[in-house]
Amino acid sequence: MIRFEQTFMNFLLEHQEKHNRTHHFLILMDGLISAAKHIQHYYLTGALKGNLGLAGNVNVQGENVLRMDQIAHEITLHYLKVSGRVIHAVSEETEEIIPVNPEGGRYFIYFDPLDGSSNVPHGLPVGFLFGIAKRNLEGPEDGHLRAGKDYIAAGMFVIPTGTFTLGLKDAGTWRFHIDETMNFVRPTRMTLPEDKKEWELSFNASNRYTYSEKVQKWIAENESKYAFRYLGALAGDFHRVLANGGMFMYPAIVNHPNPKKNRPDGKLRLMYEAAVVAFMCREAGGDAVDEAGTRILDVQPKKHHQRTALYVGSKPLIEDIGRVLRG
Ligand code: FBP
Repeated sequence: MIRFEQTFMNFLLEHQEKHNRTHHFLILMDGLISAAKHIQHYYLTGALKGNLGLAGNVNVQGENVLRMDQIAHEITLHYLKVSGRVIHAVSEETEEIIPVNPEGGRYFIYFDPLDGSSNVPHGLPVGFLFGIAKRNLEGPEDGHLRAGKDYIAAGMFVIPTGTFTLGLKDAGTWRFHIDETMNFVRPTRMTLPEDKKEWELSFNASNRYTYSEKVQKWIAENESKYAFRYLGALAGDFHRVLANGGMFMYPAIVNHPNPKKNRPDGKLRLMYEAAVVAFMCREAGGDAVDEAGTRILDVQPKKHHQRTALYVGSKPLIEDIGRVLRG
C-alpha cells in the first residue's frame, strides 16, 4: 500500500480555496519553492564545485560577498521574474529596490537568499528568508515599504536540511519536509510549547559583555534556567526555538571595547530577517521585540536595509525581556 503525503502546493490550494483567494499566491509560492530547491542543489555541490568561497566584491552592508550569495540571489530573482506576480523586491544582496513587474505584479517581496554567511564556507546550515506583502487592491498603490504587520506571509527554508516553514496571516505557521521526490510535504502546524522544560536560549555568547547592562543582567539572572544553543544562522536558530520554545536574541552591541564595533541599531535587517521570523513567531503564538521593547511587526521601516536588534520567541520570555528593555 503506497502512503501518500499531502504536498505543500495541495495544502496551499486548499487554504486559498477555503478563503476564496486567488491562484496568484500559489504561483508566487511555486516560484519560491523552485528557487529554494535550486539554491539547495548549488549549496550541496558547492564544496566540490568551488562555490563556497568569496566572490571578490563587497555588498551594500560593507561585507565580503560570498559566491553562494550571488548564486542564491540570481536564482531567486529569476523565479520571481518568471512568476510575473512581483511588483518589486528587496534583496540583502542588492543596494537598490529591484523593480520586477511594476505594472502587472501583485506582491512586494523582501528576501535574504542565503542567511548565515559564517556557516557557508563549511557547508553548514544557512537560511533562505522571505516576507511577502500585497499591493493595495482597493486604491492607488504608492509602493511604500511595509511593516511586518502588513505582511500576508513570511517563511524560511533551512538549507541543506530540506525543511520549509511558512507563516500565513491569521492562519498559523506550518512546517514542511522535503521527500524523496523533492516535494515539500506533511504540513505540520507549529505552536510554541508552553512547557518551559525544553525552552532554549540562543545568542552569540562572545558578545554578551557588549550588550547593555540591563540585558547582561537579564541573561545572568535567567541563563541557568534554560539550555543554550547557537548555530550562528538565524533560520537554524529560530527553527529550534519554534519547535522547543525559548528565545533567540541578537541584542544591540553598545559596550564593545572597540567602540567602532558597537552596533546600537542592531545587526540583523528588519524587513527580510527580523520581521520574517517575528511574523512566523506571532502565528505560532509567540512574539518579538526590538531594543526599545517595541514589537518588531509594528516597526515601520524607513529604509529597506534598516537594521534592528531582535528578541524573538515564547511570549512569557519576550514580555519579561520587553519590560526590562522598556524599563
Ligand atoms: P548574514 O546575513 O551576513 O549572514 O548575517 C546574518 C546572520 O548570519 C544571522 O543569520 C545570524 O543570526 C547572525 O548573523 C550571526 O551573527 P554572529 O556571527 O555575529 O553571531
